[in-house]
Amino acid sequence: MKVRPAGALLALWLAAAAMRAVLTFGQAPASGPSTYFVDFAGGSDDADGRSAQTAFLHSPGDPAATKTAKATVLKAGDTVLFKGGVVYRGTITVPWSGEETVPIVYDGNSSGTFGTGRAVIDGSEPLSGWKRCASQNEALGSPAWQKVWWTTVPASTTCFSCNLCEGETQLLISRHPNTADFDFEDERSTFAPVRGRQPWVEGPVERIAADRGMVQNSTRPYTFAVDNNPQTSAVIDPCAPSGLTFTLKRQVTVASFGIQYVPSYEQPKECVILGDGKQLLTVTLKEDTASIQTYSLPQPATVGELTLKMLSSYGKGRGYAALAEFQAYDAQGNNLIGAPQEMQYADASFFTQSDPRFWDGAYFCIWARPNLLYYQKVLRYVPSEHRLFFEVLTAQQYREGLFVMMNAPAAIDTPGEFALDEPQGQTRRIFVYPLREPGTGGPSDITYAVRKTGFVLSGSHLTVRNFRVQKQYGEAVTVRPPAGSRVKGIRILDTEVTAVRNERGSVVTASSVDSCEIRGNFIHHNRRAAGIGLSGCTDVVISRNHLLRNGATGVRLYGCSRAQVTDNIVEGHLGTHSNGLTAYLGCTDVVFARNRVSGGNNCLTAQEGERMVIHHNILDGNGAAAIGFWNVDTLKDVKVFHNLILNSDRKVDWVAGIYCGGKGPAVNYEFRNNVIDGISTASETPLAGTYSHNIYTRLGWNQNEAHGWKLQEGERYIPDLTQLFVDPVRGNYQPKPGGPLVDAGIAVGIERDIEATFIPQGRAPDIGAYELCIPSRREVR
Ligand SMILES: [Ca+2]
Ligand SMILES: [Ca+2]
Ligand SMILES: [Ca+2]
Repeated sequence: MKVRPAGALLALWLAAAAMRAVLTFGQAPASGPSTYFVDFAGGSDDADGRSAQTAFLHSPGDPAATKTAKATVLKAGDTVLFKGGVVYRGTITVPWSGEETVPIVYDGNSSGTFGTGRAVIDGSEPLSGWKRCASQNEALGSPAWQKVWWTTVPASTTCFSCNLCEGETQLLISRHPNTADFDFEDERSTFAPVRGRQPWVEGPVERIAADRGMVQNSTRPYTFAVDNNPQTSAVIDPCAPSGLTFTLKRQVTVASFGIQYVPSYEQPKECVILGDGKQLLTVTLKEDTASIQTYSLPQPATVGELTLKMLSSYGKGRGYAALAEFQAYDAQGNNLIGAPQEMQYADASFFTQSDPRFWDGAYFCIWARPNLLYYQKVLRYVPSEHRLFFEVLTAQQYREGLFVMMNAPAAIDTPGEFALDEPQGQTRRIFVYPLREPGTGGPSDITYAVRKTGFVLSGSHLTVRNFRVQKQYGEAVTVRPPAGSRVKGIRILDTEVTAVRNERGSVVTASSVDSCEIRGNFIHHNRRAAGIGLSGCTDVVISRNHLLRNGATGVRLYGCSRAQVTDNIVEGHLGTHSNGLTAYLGCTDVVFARNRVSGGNNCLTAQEGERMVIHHNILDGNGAAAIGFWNVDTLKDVKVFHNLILNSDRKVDWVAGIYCGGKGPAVNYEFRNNVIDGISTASETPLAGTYSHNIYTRLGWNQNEAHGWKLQEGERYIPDLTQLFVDPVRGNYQPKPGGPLVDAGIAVGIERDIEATFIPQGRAPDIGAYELCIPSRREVR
């Protein structure tokens, strides 16, 4: 943390003294820092905001503010003080800037002198008008209808955006099958297996054959060219010469064709269209054209097979094209080869419900590549065929698919479940089985989200501290400079963030910030949301935050440089495709130090970056790889010192403590003084690097002589954790006195261990995250 220069402190003191002097005479100062009071329970926008007794109702920066509160412009050194314990329902947007040593501060009662406890910034409004369902019919089929209540919400609300909460708990979009763990609606252990044929699209094209030498893209297959959806495109590699042949289920009579490519890829030029192998048409496509280009035949042709050949390209891309649509029309302009905009799935053991309206309003939610849950709106249900129709999934399915049905009112059968019927353009009804049995008037503490953000910061030198921010559908705090610009000096401190929902975005976000400090926050139980997400920031400190059971990754760095991620606790991040700490997309000079990550998926993952130091972390893989270097080809200069890299999946040979993807050689990797539950690589070769003084509790699949691997200086293989640690079963990873970790390491130039004990104690540094103390010499920070 930067220390304020004494001169600035003096200036502050003088300014405050001047303000006091001026206020004595009942006049507002022309300049000098001001404190504005905000009390959403008892304030008034008519008041002057200068005292607890004359507090504003709305904060300066809230678009809902009026009168004096609205007219107030904040300047460097100003503080906006929110009353503790009061729930403020609004969004605060801050366009103003402070100065380097005198920021503008939004304070949620950090001194405890205005109200009680933290001030609350809330993204929700209470729901009222509840009626208890009088019949199963009124509950749209719920078997628990006697416990189900309903009310109306605006037509723009969806089951996702409503972020329904009962008290402090986020309720669960109704599910079948059920889950006991509300925090991770995408956690697939409770999903149903796809049986028989994978969900499919029934279109007029029977199969698609590509010319020799073409490579189909696994996520953008050729079917995307004939799915009647210009938003999806098939990768055509190479762009030219290339050819796709579409065999149709039955003959069609074609009058014209349409071709649509994506101009940002290689652009096709001359094309030939064949019908049953005979040339029908040659065309020269227009350049730089995003719309569909249509060409008529001299006379209609009846064919069972169509071939599109691309003979040449405009040569402006990287050699492969993106074909959005290839269409063939009848004389009336109907596309004869495009697939319908619906997917279907039949499952006689799952879809046993006899009511054709049972799944109305529901989503077919399928786990697909890349390890994500996709929500496909149900279109119709045919009970006699046990068949469901839903929006087309464009992601690639897994061979062993998993799915769950969500948001069917008829599937509400446990406390805490809710569903929203979602007819187009009408007021919607929301059905809830409350967690707590409400009184006769219905639930009194159920809220739904109406605001996307708590704080939106777009100036420099701004501090937000000591709030509780909750129940938004979006972000709690977001730093968003005006387009194309950067801001600096942002601090987000000592704030609790909970019960926010976001579809995998972060609840605390910042982009394009130079000097960004996020410290001492408690970020927990945010459904589907990541915790802290920074992109394109420099001089970052993320320290002493506690992240607990958020729906996605704990801390994400994208393209950040000079970042210190230290002393954070990250627990229970079990959402699909989420990790503890990540650094992706070109991060440089990142330090991960003294973090404790446990109870989730991968603890620390990185790719695309340079100069990363990982030291004194306790990374408990919880049965997964604790560290994932997804692509060693793109990540270089990595130092891994003094970490405890524990609890990999011993049943899977490649899921070791550290897993390295990619084929290329690792450049400048250094591992010293770690306890490592094995290292494995995607390639045959063990991970190249400088190794010494590590203790392996497991060996990766290719850590053996057959693969040219052997222990290096000071290294040992000790699989029994009880030899190393005081009490590993209960999570005490202090070195066992007299054990193999003590004084067994080598100096690497790091002064303090995970508890700030000086290194070394005794003869030499210890291996692992703790330096065993000699009590008389212990230093505590
Ligand atoms: Ca259910
Ligand atoms: Ca398409
Ligand atoms: Ca020692």
